[in-house]
Amino acid sequence: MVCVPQLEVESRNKKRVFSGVQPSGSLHIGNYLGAIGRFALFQEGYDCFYSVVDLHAITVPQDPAELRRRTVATAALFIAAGLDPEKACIFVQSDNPNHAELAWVLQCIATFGELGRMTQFKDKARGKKSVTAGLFTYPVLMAADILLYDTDVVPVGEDQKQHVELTRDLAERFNKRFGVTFKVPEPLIPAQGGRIMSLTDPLRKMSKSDEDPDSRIEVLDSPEEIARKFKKAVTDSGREIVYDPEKKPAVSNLMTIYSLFSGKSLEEVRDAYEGKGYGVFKSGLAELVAEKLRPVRERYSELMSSGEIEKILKDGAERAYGISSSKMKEVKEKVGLCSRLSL
Ligand code: AQP
Repeated sequence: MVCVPQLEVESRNKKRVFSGVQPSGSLHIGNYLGAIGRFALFQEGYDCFYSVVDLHAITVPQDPAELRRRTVATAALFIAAGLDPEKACIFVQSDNPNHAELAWVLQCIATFGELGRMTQFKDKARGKKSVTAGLFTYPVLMAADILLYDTDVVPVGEDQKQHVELTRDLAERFNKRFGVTFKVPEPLIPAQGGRIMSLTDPLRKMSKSDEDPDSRIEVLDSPEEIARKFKKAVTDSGREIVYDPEKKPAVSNLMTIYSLFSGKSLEEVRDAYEGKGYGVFKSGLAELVAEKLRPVRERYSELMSSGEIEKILKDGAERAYGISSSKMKEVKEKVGLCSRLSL
């Protein structure tokens, strides 16, 4: 059986948060600043569900052993970045079969046309000879993830905004056709940091699956690696440290990273490095980022060596399954699907 009764009683009064991260590579500072570093901000005031969405990761080829390892590593990074498993439900998506089941029902109300308009699909499919059907229907699985939990708020980076909008459309369409069943969620995108750009091409977002590892700073990179990657990061013409995303996209991206890790405004960053040139700025940035990520790296190592993560994920899966099963039962009844087994 499921859930901690006390937690359930308390959580009913709170708004619910859901967000997920794919174990499709090593998490980078874009994932950290746009998502996992913000997860803990919600755990006091909201009833939080954070999932390692491994079913999403298999929409592109994955090595099975590596996927299993990264799934656990990603969950450990959630906690290392500040999540408390006593306060937030942390679980692996494929441990809860309701996600795939609801995704199928929603695929039957989503249209081919609206999925074809998803920009992330177009980006990921571009130039590929063959693309899986799963990559195409990925946003519907994301809608199922969110809608299963009566989610109010979805903290995500800018790149996921369109998917949350689709989620809202699907919820409204289902509610209209079958009667009110789903809460219509709101995306929550940070004013700054919702889109951290690649270090090698500042016009593309930083991404786990970019073939060039020097395009991203990974959360678990050593201080030496961080320094090397920032040193190598492309810059714009001139040598002034000024924030101008149009004319100086590379330096503006580095300034955003500096501002978010230091808590200083962009003007303060500019003033601190006025006249000092890119080299001095980049080494200051590398030191700052390495130092801010140090406690995350240390807590991650402890978690991975203690083995406590497996118990956290098992408890999380039981709670997630328990809560989402009543929603799934309601959906099946409304659609006209029969359940002959008592699960
Ligand atoms: N560059 C980014 N800047 C800010 N936020 C970002 N996110 C991703 N990239 C950036 C946010 O991180 C969360 C987890 O993302 P995901 O794992 O679901 O997949 P994604 O958005 O497709 O991230 P990646 O890193 O680009 O992974 P791959 O390469 O596998 O597709 C989300 O909240 C996302 O907005």
